[in-house]
Amino acid sequence: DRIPVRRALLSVSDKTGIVEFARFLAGQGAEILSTGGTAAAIRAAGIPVKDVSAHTGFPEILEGRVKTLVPQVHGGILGRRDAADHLAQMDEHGIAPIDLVAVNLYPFEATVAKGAPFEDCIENIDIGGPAMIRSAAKNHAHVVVLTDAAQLDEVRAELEVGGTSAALRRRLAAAAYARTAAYDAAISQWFSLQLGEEFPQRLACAGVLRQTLRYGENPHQRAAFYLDGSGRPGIATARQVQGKELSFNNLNDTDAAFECVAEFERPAVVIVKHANPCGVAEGATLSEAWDAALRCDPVSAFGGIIAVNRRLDAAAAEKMASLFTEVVIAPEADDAAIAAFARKKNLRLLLTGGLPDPAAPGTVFRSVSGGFLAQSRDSGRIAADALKVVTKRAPTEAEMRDLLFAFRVCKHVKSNAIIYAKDGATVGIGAGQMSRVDSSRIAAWKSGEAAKAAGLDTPLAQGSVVASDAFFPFADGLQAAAAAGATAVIQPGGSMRDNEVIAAADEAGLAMVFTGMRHFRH
Ligand code: 93A
Repeated sequence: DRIPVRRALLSVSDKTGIVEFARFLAGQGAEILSTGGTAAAIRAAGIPVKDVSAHTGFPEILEGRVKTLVPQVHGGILGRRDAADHLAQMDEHGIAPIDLVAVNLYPFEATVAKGAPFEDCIENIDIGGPAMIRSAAKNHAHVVVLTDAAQLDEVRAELEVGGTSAALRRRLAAAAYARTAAYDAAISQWFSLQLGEEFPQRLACAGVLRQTLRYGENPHQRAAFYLDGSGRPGIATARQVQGKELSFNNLNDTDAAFECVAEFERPAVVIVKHANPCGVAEGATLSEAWDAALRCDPVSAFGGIIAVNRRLDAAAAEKMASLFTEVVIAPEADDAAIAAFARKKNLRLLLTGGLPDPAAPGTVFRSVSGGFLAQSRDSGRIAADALKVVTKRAPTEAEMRDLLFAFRVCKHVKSNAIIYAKDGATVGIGAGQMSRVDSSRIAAWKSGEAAKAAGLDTPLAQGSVVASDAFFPFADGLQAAAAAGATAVIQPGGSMRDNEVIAAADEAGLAMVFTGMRHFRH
């Protein structure tokens, strides 16, 4: 079933490798047809090439907008070689078959990315290229289509042994439609933005497969990881330095950890289990932050994911390596830090080259039966001057620092989220409960467990501050926090019973601030 090439059409914007490929085709005795710039490059190398306009008898017109949109080209690509009537019609109209089409498109995405004006972006919408790609892919039974310089070698290898195989032609046809779909998705997305539409009428999705995964959230589920092309630093840009293959849950949890740790300016460590932080701390060094993060919940930290927000040093890495850990993710790492993990063969070490920007805009999706929900990322961040003190007592400076810290953590904990924090570290985290007061109780109980593990007899929450991701609907949650030893509270406010909650805080001598911003995360 191998098909040799008698006539090829080469029309590429990215001319990488095209001259060498043309030389090879010419050596195989193929006739080469080509458009303006591509033909010029091939001709300059002394390789015989025929202009498409000479082949069709029709000039390139409208500043190149119409170069290949003619029946001699599309008939030559689309005609079935196994149908007598097709062959007869091609003969009648003087249409010669084209067996290979190598096209890559006007650089629309790159033009948009460099911030070019509207007219330039429009001019970089390729019409003839996608048409040829789609024609050739449709007729893959007889024609081979190349849409990327990276495909030149594999096609050449097959032509060297007599012609392209049906398997390769089909694979390249699928790749061709993926390319034209992604190209049109980029155009439609850009167009929607130009119209000021935040959410386009039709959602164009252009994910590129990064890897298939062994399984999904559970072993009976199939899974894969796609990149959205944004290049946003984080899990998508991570380079795996060592360790076992990453699983679906590893990727999801690691992303949660890295997004959380990126919130902090000082050296910070986040430990995540099941997509929830179980210890978050800042410190003068990563090593100090690690000790404090681990103290919060050393039981849950076992087998967790660790994220840091700056170059990982050996001292911190040595400490991390002494605990069983699934993944460590960092923007960069010292050689000695990398060496510290070498004996932990299974531990996955990921280096990303940068941190995600917590304030960056973006859209996040969730699938529901029959559709998707789309919303802008939670890029909300509360600054000290946005807080409203609602109690008789205002927070002290130290309480204020911890309140802001705890509220940043809140954003990354599943609702209902209650966070106790002290000295730049979480000391009790209550996550994912259906009742806020249950989250309060769990967080307080955990701070007692953590104290026991550290050999202390007062819960770590003693003298802490507490953050709540949404308002306290009743005074009970706040009273639970006061009973646990919290001295100050940060919460969005806005409950019908705010007055009762404020009165309870005053009665217990707590300082309380309202953020006016909620951080639900489900
Ligand atoms: O302007 S087009 O949409 N009209 C066409 O008929 C056409 N034919 C090929 N763009 C067209 N092309 C594109 O020109 C190809 O997709 C390729 O990207 C580019 C190659 O032009 P040149 O060979 O002049 O560099």
